[in-house]
Amino acid sequence: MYQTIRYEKNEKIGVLTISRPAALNALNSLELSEINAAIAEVEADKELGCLIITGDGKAFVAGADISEMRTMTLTEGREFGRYGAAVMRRIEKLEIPTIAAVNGFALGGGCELAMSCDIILASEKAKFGQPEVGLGITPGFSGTQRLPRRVGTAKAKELIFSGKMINAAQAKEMGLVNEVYAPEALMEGAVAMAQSFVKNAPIAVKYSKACIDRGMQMDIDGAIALENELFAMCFATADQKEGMGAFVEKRAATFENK
Ligand code: CO8
Repeated sequence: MYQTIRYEKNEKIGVLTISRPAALNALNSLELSEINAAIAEVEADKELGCLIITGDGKAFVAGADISEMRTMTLTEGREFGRYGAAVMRRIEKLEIPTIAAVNGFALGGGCELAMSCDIILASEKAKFGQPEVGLGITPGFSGTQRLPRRVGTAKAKELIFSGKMINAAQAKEMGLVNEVYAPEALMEGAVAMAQSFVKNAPIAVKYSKACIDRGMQMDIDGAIALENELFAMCFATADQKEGMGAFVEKRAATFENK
């Protein structure tokens, strides 16, 4: 049983809710280790087709826990940063699609947690920012790396050097957020998007994610070769036969993740 998060599963969609609302879900060591344990559950679950991460209360996550970090030494800071960054990377490397449903403040480590997901959806109440320099630190859970990759270096530098907060509409304008919803419609929107992913052939969705994520780190020729290999591997799956067979026979496909 977790103390600071909830993990629920509804058929092929998992929902991980960060839940320490009295501290605006600020990430302390326990919370990070519980997120890590839930991600291990997700990795082991071969039926799951999409993971949604959201927060309880008025925040998604208002950052790493400042009270815990306040007295850290250089060595402790290095270890806390290393662990948090490893948890974010583990989320990013999940084979299945991930959606951050950002219900409120996504600041510092919270913005970094959202950026470790494939897609960010936001409530009209959401606020994003990397306020670390105002606390005397740099972003430490890979915000200096993922924010420029998402919005470009100039916008990332403006946000990180100023530490300012932006609203959901500004985050969408910048390309950080895919879609903005009324607060009460956010989870419905996230689940609808998740359903639009899990209805498709799971292996083809996973391979598509691998092509995009790995390909973006490669030169274009290597990336095209990777796509060609994973495209070819689809033809060794039962789901390719089923998907194309269903089209030709004018019926709905039933995919088996094989
Ligand atoms: N850490 C600890 N406690 C927090 C945090 C936080 N990040 N954010 C909010 N809280 C607590 C408050 O202390 C308060 O507790 P209490 O009721 O006991 O006083 C409670 O949550 C409610 O917060 P507020 O009363 O402040 O709520 P408001 O609605 O007035 O304000 C804000 C909301 C604007 C979000 C405000 O709480 C705030 O500015 N929070 C801090 C935001 C921030 O600076 N986040 C970045 C933290 S640094 C970080 O994330 C670095 C990540 C990498 C670390 C690498 C380490 C090596």
